[in-house]
Amino acid sequence: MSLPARVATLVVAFLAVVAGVLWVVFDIIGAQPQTENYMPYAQGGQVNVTMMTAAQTTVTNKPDWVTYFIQNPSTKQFDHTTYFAVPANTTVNVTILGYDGCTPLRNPLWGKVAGTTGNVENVQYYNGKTLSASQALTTFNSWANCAVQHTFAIPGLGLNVPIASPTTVAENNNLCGTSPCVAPADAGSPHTVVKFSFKTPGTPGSYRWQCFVPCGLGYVDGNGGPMSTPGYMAGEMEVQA
Ligand SMILES: [Cu+2]
Repeated sequence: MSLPARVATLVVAFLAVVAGVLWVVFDIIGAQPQTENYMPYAQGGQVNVTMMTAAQTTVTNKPDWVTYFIQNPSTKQFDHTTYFAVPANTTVNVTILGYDGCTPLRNPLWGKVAGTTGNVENVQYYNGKTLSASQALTTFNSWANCAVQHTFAIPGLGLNVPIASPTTVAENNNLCGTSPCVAPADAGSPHTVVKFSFKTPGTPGSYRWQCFVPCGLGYVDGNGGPMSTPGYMAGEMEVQA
């Protein structure tokens, strides 16, 4: 074989390997979700982060998976991601719009609020018509009541927040059907508004967060699918200096 032919063969073989690696990374492992950058929006040692939970992900090719969304602080749209960036040593005021229905927790410990300011979360219930007054709650009994849909936990910071759910059967049968749940179609569906605050550590880094309700319906032990795929029930909080 001539030298140019050998070089060409080598280049083609090399590109084939590169294509194979890219295919594995992006199609098999999955692309990393985008990061919502809240850094420029922090003021006076505080930053407000808004998220949403939903019973389905109709904006992706996994329409029947439960998921979180995070509001883009610039466009105000709810993007399909679970990655967000916030400053170190800052109080994060989180609002979670909880549009999914209730599921019993496998461990009652996950029904206890931990690691938030005052060890409470403030919950408002929207039944489809009216929004209740805010209640400061510390514990949920998900087996006695239809009370919790998902959890927001950052194990590295000892943070655990059960996300309150709509409580009645009628509300749970009337949940938002396309997600993200926004006006005009779905913003009026039964949901909760969960608010809590916590302080980010002084050490920059990547802090994993996840839901501890095994909500991957149809997967072994409920822990596959949305529970094990970044961008649905787990993500990263990037703490930056
Ligand atoms: Cu979940």
